[in-house]
Order: sequence, then structure tokens, then C-alpha cells
Amino acid sequence: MAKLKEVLFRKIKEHRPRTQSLLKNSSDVRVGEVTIGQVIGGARGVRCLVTDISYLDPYEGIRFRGKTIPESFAALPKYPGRAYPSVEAFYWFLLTGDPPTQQEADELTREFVSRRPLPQYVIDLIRAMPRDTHPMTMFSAAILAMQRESLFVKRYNEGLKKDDYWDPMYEDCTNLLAKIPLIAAYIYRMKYRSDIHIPSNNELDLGGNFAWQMGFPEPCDDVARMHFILHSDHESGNVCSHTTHLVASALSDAYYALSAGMNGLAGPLHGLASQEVLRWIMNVRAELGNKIPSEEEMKKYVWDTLESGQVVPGYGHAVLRKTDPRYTAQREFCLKHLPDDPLFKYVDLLYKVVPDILEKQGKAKNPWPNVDAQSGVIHWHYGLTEWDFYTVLFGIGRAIGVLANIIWDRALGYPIERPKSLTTKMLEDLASNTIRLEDIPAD
Ligand code: FAM
Repeated sequence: MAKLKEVLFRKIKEHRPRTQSLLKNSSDVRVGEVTIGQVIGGARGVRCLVTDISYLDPYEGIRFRGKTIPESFAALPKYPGRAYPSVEAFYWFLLTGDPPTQQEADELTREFVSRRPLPQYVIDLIRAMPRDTHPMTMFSAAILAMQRESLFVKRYNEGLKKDDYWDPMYEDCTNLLAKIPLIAAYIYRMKYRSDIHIPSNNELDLGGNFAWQMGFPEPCDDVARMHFILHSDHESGNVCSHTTHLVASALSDAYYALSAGMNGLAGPLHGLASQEVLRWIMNVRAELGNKIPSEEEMKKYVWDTLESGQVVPGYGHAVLRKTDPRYTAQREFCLKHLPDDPLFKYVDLLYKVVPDILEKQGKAKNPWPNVDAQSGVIHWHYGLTEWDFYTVLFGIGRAIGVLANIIWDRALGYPIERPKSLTTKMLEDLASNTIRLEDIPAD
């Protein structure tokens, strides 16, 4: 058994009694109550999911396995000679809760390399799609097409014990994670780089090889490592994480589940915001004559956006109530590596004016920037200017977290997800005290 799988299996065996004991002894303990506002309002704040891989505090932001972003970066071994850890080392950390040693990280990188090769039919499928298809559609379709490779399905059909479900799930998830950067790079080079492709460099880790196959020199390898890790996980309630978990809860395999999650990420209120931010800034730039606007000019543009009924992309969040630490981590990178970049100056200016305006408008619960407000500027600076592709970059990163989560879902035997619906009439009757909650059967 590979080292990561061995460590993971030990962790799974240690963890299982905790879940079993909660179910056996504390099933009826309440963790909250649900209001009509939450039922109609997208289940905001309803505590009904469990994950140990990350936790999102509204004021502090994300913690991966209990560690903040700076603590996570500090705890992991750096990719040799570079400033950031490898994605493989981070995957180990998310799966097991402990950082790997340098040697363990290196071994896992080699394991990932052996899982890289893409089936030819995936390339054929991507090529068969009209060239103007959105890269997220190609990405999601390619993931789904590989479903026939699922070891989980094969072993399940042979008759697999429930306790062993996690094992082929681990194989599927790790295979997928190793392959998706190659799929993404293929889509990118086909669509935007004259269909000229760069073979995989088996000496490099996932992030390094991705930058290599995309055709971007150093420090884009570190940009890729940083970007993928920052976007990896944001606990389980966001659309793509929840979707991946939900689909996997039906014992659909990792290919079905990840493809579904990516379709959720493709929405403008979610991952597509990274592309929307760049498009929006480019519009400001064009409208304001390609110069850095004054604060007053920028304020006017933001108000115009709001008054035309649009959202300011890259600002606001369903859970966060302060500046997203993923934004801060990328801002620090920009201040170090690209402080004079004209687009960064726009983003910097927006940070000065938007929160105040959103507060004055009084609608958004969180006026602060989220992860998407900053990421596109870094891509653009290093020459990745095709913003349609930005959500695919988000998707590769997010796959690390959602795949780690569904392995643990299987390890802990989480059941098929099935919340309960009510009718509008029932809500009206509850609101007017015509019926009592006890009159509605729970399930
Ligand atoms: N610009 C203008 N209005 C905004 C806004 C923004 N950035 N953020 C929220 N609002 C409005 C929102 O549309 C809603 O208006 P209505 O009452 O007219 O429907 C009101 O403020 C209350 O919304 P909320 O409770 O503060 O936010 P939600 O939890 O409903 O939605 C977001 C959260 C992220 C969808 C929302 O803030 C938004 O649309 N932001 C812009 C798009 C964006 O950046 N998305 C990326 C989020 C990111 F973290 C990710 O998932 N990648």
C-alpha cells in the first residue's frame, strides 16, 4: 500500500469510533434551529454538514485542518528550491491532518506522475466540441467522460464491503487529481495557443508541470501551487463542494461527483466571478480611457454598476464577514512581485472604494473582497489573459478539497443526503400559527 494510503487508513480507523459514538449516543442533541428566512434563503447558516478538512469562520476566514493560510504554508515542506509547497504535499495534509515530511511529499509527487497519462478518448472528446465552447464545459465534460475508468464502480459491482468503499474512492480521486491539470492545459493550448501542445514533464510536481504544459515560465509554477492551494477548500456548504458531496452521497463515483461540482463552480455568483472581475475591470479601463482612474471616477463606476442592477464581482460572501484571507494572501504576493502592475493598481483602488460604497448601499451583508477579486490580476500579469479560463484554474484547486472530502465521506459511511421540503402553504400556516411544527411529520 502506498504511504499516503497507509497513513490515511490509520487515521480513518482512529476517526470512525468518534462518528459512531456521536450517532449512537448524541443523535438527538440539537445543533441549531431553522427559520423560514433560512428555508427560503438558500439554507444560509443552517448547520447540517460535517467536515474536518476545513472550517470557515466568518471573521477569521478559512482554516485548513485547523491551520490558517499562513500557518498551513509554514507547516508544509516547500517544493525543492521553490517558495511554495507542492499540491501533492497539501493533498496529504488535507487527507491526513498532518503535514508530510519532505520525503513523503516527494514520494507522493512521483506517485502522482505515474497517474498522469490521459486516455486518448478524452482528448478526442475535447477536440470534438466546438472550439468556442466555454473551457469549463470542456473541463467538466472531460471529467465526466472518464467515468468509465472508475475503480469504485468496478469494485462495487464485484461486491465491496461498506468499510472498504474509501479505498477505490481514494484511487479514483487521486487519479482524477493527477489528470485534471493535464486536461486543463490541453484545453488551454488547443483553444488559445494555436493547438500546439507541450508534453508533460515528469520531473515536475503537479503545479510545476501545469505551468510547464501551459507554457508559462517561473515563477508561474509557484503561482500555480499557491493558487491551487488557496482555492482548495472552503468547508462544505459552498455550491461546488456541496454538490460534489451530494452527488457522491448517492454512491455516484468521483467522476460523476466532481463533474457535477464543477458545473456549480461555473456560475457567475460562484467560481465564474474570477472571470467576471477581469471582464468588469477591463470595461472600467476601456471606459475610463486606459488610465488609472481617480478615486472619484472609480466610485462613480462602482455606483453605476450597482444602479444598473449588477453585482460588483469579487465582493461579498455568503459566510465571510471580513476581507477574505485568500484575497490577502494573493494581495501580499502582488505587493511583492507585481506592485507596479496597472491592473493591480485598479484592484488596489477598488479595495479602497468598494467596501464603503457597498456599506452605503446597505444591501450586501459583507462589503469586503473575496478570493476572486485578486486572482485574475496575477494570471493576467504573467500573460494568462484569456479570462474565460480562470474558472478552470479555480476548479483544479477546488478539486483538491472536494475530492479529499468525498474520500472521507466514504470512509465514515455518510448516508445519501436527503433534506426535507415544505410547501409555501405550510410555511404560511406556521407563520400564522395555524399549524404547529409538530403537526408536520419530520420525514
Ligand atoms: N455587489 C452588489 N450587490 C451585492 C454584492 C455585490 N458584490 N454582494 C451581495 N449583494 C447584494 C445581493 O445581490 C443581495 O441583493 P438582493 O437582496 O437584491 O437579492 C443582497 O446584497 C444580500 O446578499 P448577501 O446576503 O450579502 O449575499 P449572498 O449570500 O446572497 O450572496 C454572493 C453571496 C457571493 C453570491 C454575493 O455577495 C455576490 O453576488 N457577490 C458578487 C459575485 C462574487 O464575487 N461571487 C464570488 C463569491 C466567491 F467567494 C466564490 O464563491 N468564488
